[in-house]
Amino acid sequence: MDTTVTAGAVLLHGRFEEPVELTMAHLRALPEHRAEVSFDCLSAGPQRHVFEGALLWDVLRAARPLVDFKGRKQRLRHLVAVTGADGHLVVVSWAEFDPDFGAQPILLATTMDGRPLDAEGPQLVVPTDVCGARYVSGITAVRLAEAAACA
Ligand SMILES: Nc1nc2c(c(=O)[nH]1)N[C@H]1C(S)=C(S)[C@@H](COP(=O)(O)O)O[C@H]1N2
Ligand SMILES: [Mo]
Repeated sequence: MDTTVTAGAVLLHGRFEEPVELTMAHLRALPEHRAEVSFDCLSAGPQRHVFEGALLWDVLRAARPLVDFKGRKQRLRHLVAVTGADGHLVVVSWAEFDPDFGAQPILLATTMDGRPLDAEGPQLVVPTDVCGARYVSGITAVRLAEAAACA
């Protein structure tokens, strides 16, 4: 598959009919959510930030994922792998953000502390995480996968 993407845009790929190139404008067109968070960084200590952006749930639903929504169990094998421009890669499991399960308001943030993130790209926000390591900045790719396909 061709994985080239416009600078500043996020390649949303994997379990979709078609890969989607997500721009900041796409993210801002979705309902905006705000998160005031604090987390601990191993190297820099306690951090506090205010983020605004789209729910990961809304981003995925809008892209019409190849996920069976009729029941509940079928969704739980999915995971979302988020990559930053520097190669930092983290995984979020589907149940963490699905409103029928963990219901966490995980964001793809378009602003941090009131500053637009257009130059670097969106940032993952995982409000209940104690450590900051999943707050991936400069996101370049979001991949929806089935766990069985990763084995
Ligand atoms: N792309 C990318 N994002 C990243 C990291 C990284 O190495 N690369 N480090 C993470 C870690 S360890 C922390 S604690 C937070 C720090 O976020 P801040 O600099 O916005 O406070 O960013 C996270 N996001
Ligand atoms: Mo960190």
